[in-house]
Amino acid sequence: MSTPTMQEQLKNQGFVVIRQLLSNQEVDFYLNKLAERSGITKANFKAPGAGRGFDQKGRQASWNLPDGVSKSRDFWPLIYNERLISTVRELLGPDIRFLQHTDLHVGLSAVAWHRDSVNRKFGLGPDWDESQAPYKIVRVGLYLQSHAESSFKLGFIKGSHRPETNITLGRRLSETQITWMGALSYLSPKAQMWAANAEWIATEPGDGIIFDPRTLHSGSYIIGPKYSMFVAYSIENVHFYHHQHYYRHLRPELNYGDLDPELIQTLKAQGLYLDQSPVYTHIEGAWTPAPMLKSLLAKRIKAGEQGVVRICRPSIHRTKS
Ligand SMILES: O=C(O)CCC(=O)C(=O)O
Ligand SMILES: [Fe+2]
Repeated sequence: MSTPTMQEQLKNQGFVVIRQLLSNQEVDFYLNKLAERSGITKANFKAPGAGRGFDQKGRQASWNLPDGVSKSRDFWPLIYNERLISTVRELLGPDIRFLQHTDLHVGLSAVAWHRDSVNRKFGLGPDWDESQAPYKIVRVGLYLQSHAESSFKLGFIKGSHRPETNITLGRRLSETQITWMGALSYLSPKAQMWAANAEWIATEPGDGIIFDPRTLHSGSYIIGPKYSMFVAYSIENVHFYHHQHYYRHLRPELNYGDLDPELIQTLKAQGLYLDQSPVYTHIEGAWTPAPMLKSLLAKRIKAGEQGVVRICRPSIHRTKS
């Protein structure tokens, strides 16, 4: 049997792993910028009591910034990184555009099974309807730490992004199970590892994981530094419009803003800018956090913007953004 192509992997399993997508120099550059932006250096993670990484009780510092890549000029080159763009073009086609759905994470692993799409309930809502337009959105996670130092893996439930015409009982049961497992992350950050049908990817510096945001995924329990960045791209169609509108306007607690005019100019020059997209008053079935989680997220994100680092038991920093 021949190895599936990248396109087949994305289509069938919902994700593709690109080893060493970033060069060693790029890894060093972005590591330094993330340490600068967050105030958490790798050295801080080394020993309990050593500083902002782990505190005296072994609790871990974390920092995250939604819309972080667009909001931080130093990270803009990531959006139009040549190797990344050509890989995404191979996957989606030549006419990709930047999709404003980005994050910067330090010391944070998203430990709960979740989707990053607008419609997070399997099969429900326009994200799952490809009769008029194909869902051609990818989110890209770029990792800067080694597996040995962090223990980090990103888990996926293969095929959980695929709208099926006949949804089997088995599929429904597995969706319910995984939702409950997500809730267990409040009790144990290791609970997500119990999912029987998950594939876990140990990441190394510079590795990129390109995934369909409808694919169920979870970060693992971590024991050390984790530095990651997320960007997104899409082909222009209704799914792009929904996704763009959702993060920019329907998730105010994440505090997305207008793109910097200079970034817009650069994106235009690179052919990556989508000029106009519709504004919606409502998107059917769009997931929003419960009010309590919403205000918690809003507070954390405001603090993150001001450079405040949170201290927490390792790996229980839930964002589900
Ligand atoms: O922990 C990770 O690297 C995954 C992050 C994630 O799933 C998210 O930010 O939505
Ligand atoms: Fe996610």
